[in-house]
Amino acid sequence: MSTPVFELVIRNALVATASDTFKADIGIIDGCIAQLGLGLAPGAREIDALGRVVTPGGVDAHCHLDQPMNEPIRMADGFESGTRSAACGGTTTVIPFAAQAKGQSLRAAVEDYHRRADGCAHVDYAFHLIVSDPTPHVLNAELPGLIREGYSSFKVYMTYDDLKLDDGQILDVLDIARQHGAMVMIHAENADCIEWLTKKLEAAGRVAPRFHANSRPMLVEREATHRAIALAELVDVPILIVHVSGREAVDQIRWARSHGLKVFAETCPQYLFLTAEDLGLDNSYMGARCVCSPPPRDKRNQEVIWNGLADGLFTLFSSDHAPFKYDAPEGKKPGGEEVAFRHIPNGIPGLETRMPLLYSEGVLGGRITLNRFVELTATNPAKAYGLHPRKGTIAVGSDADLVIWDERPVTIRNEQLHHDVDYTPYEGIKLQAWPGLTLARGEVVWDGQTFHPRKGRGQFLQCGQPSILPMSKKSSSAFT
Ligand code: DUC
Ligand code: ZN
Ligand code: ZN
Repeated sequence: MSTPVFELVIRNALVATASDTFKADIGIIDGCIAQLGLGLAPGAREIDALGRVVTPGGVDAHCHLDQPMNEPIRMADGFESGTRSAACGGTTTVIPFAAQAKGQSLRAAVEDYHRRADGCAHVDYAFHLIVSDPTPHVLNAELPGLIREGYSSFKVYMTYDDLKLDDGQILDVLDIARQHGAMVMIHAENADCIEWLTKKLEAAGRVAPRFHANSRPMLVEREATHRAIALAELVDVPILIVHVSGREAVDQIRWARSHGLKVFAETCPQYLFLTAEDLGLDNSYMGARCVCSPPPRDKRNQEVIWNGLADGLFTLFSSDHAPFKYDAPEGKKPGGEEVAFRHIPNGIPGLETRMPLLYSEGVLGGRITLNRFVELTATNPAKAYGLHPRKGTIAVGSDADLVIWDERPVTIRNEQLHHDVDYTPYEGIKLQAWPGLTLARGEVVWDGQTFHPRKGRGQFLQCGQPSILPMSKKSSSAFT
């Protein structure tokens, strides 16, 4: 037997990237892809992928892990369980949020978040920032410094009392993003409309979880999406509208694109697989499990989201994993009580199910191509946040973050997932595929049956500038 050249060779893979599908062996050295081609020299270890699709490991560019909450609420997943769950679902890079509390320095928020992550993650991670208090010091000193240090994307909220910015503050943040080449993610819902509707519903005694959806109808999202687009147009800077839920926001984004504006859009599994009925048909509290914002809509809107995934409207497909236990005083029953919908923590788990849901129902269901799947789940998120080509593709020099897919029937059961949440909103959904193997920088983290832990394997990644063509509204092509 000849001396091994590679540490690991994946043989006979059907490699899928965002642009191509081809047969190749993948030779791995030092956690990176060293060679791609047929008939590669031997590896110290070999895995035969004959007849199986191999995609880049997923980049989940919108998830919340161990984000500080108001007492008694606490997120169920931190970096350990969150990245464990990610790995078992084929995701090898996560980008959660270092959130600034009002009055807090943004840098202090970043330092605190590093302490929460250090030595805990099983897969690589970067941070977005949440800017909730854009003081002159934050805007002019902290943000430019942090962008240079690899925190080049930040989320701003148009709703949530603790986080929301007014239009003038959003303009200030957009202006900094323009000057320093950062990406701004916008949570677009009109806070005043939500508050007005919530008070009306409360006055009528309509406080069960299902009324969460009534308090945030699509026009609330449509109006804020329209306003966010106008603010970005005024500053002349690209923006990303996150977690788009249905037709009305989609129409605004299509309008913006047709006028040459650089408006990118993200959607999430909950807008394909859940509807407002999952928040309950009666006054049962079980619907609290699916309370998230924007809320899931209806079947017709699911189709609109599928179409946007297929035709290029959406740039990113993320989980918005925001993990709260259902039956817990720190979760969906704050202090142990069944509370009115306004007090239910918003968010659902989804890190582990994001990739399999889209692969199975999107690719195998004939709704999107395999290459588009790769683009949405790995390549574009890596490009949008300056991690490409190290992440998000299968190419010589890229990290060996890979998923070998098993095409076999699987029924989603929470007991088989690896997060620390006591439910999944996707319980019982039948899929046709699941990751049969996940490699994180060349190490097997998931073999289709068993998770292979190594806390601290995951490294912090500095994000670069988005690889987007000139920051001008004149350019039409999204990514380089
Ligand atoms: N909505 C958000 O904006 N973030 C986390 C979860 C949610 O439902
Ligand atoms: Zn949000
Ligand atoms: Zn979110």
